Amino acid sequence: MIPILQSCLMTVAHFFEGVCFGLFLSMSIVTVQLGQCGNQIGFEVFDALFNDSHCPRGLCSKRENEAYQASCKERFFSEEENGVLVARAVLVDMEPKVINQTLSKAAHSGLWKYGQHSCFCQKQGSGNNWAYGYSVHGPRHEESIMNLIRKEVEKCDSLSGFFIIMSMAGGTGSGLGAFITQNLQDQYSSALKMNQIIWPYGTGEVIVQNYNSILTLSHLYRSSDALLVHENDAVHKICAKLMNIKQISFCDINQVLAHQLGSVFQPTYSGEGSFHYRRNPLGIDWQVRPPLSGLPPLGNMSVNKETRFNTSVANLVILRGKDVHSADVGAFKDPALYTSWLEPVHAFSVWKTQRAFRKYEKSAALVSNSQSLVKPLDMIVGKAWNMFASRAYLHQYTKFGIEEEDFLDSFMLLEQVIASYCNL
Ligand SMILES: Nc1nc2c(ncn2[C@@H]2O[C@H](COP(=O)(O)OP(=O)(O)OP(=O)(O)O)[C@@H](O)[C@H]2O)c(=O)[nH]1
Ligand SMILES: [Mg+2]
Repeated sequence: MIPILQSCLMTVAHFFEGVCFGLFLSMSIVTVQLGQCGNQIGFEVFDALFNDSHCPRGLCSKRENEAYQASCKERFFSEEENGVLVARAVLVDMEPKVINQTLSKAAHSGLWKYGQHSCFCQKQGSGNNWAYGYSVHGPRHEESIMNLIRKEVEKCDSLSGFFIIMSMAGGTGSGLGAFITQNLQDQYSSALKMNQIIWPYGTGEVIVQNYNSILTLSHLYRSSDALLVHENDAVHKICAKLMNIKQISFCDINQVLAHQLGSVFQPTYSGEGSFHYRRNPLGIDWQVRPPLSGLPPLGNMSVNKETRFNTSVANLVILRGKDVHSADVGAFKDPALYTSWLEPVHAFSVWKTQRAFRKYEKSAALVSNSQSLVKPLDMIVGKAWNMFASRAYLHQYTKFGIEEEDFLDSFMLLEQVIASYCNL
């Protein structure tokens, strides 16, 4: 069985006025924000969701707008008696600075906030060491963090799943994030676990980022249901080329990410011709299974082979705003876009709502499970392998119980993932 097809790597594409990549679906979602990156992005996501659902110009009837707002609220916020919305989120970092900034930014918005007892932080981070996050901070703080998550889950009438935001390159989001995802898998096995992971810049600032990345990916592969991937390089390019921003900050990048995620996660109608919003925001079927016979042999194709297309396993298009019912999405049903063992009717979905997203009369988002990540994944695995071959920096990991064998397991798994995608 091809493992990658059971747990999906998704990327989000960007078109019309700019949308995204990779994945979920009004039951409630509990968000877990981990590390600097996870907390900074988490704030922008909640802010984007709140601002969109309270946007005065939804370009639809008052009734429809109210249904949309109620659906968004049920998914992502609870409400205090005074009417203030509280994000269904748990904030985790091993150092206090970013969490304090995040809390105060939310409080300053005056519109929504984080819960008073929804944060866990310590005095010192993981120093960009995955092993420290996973093997030291993880077991040490497991009980406190899982208790905070349980309290958040208890506030939901009905839990759809978890949205876990983290980077791959640091130590806390990546290592502790992988540890917590595994715990969520053990304790909430039937709830969907979706990880938003931030792919580091190719010329990254963290020397061991490729080690941290392969350890994160291989662990999440075993415990997560879906990985939504955003590459910092790709979002940076959007800021520079499409938005013309001169001095690009993480804040700019995170706002683009939040826009894309919002356009995927905000409510859409439950079916063709329906005007009811779907209850389950994570309702994508992520279990793509190839047939047992008729697959091409694995492992004998090179990553650099000339591919005519970016072959897909699944595409989801989300349309919002004016004229959605007459939009032509026929081109997404072309069998040439998909691997030969899948019919487009099983591989392509479209979600719609007439309610406009933010200030855009029309917008579209694409969540795609395709070969687009093969190249970046192959790069990261290759760079990590070169470092591993000379045993560089390995002692920083073995010191905390991550052995050479763990690295070898990760390399093997990811090579198989690459081969599976290459063979689509
Ligand atoms: N898009 C985006 N990337 C970020 C942000 N902050 C950090 N990163 C990326 O995340 C990686 C570093 O991970 P951090 O999230 O800073 O690390 P951490 O989880 O806090 O872990 P430690 O600091 O080691 O305890 C690098 O690849 C950065 O480019 C952010 O706000 N947005
Ligand atoms: Mg940090």
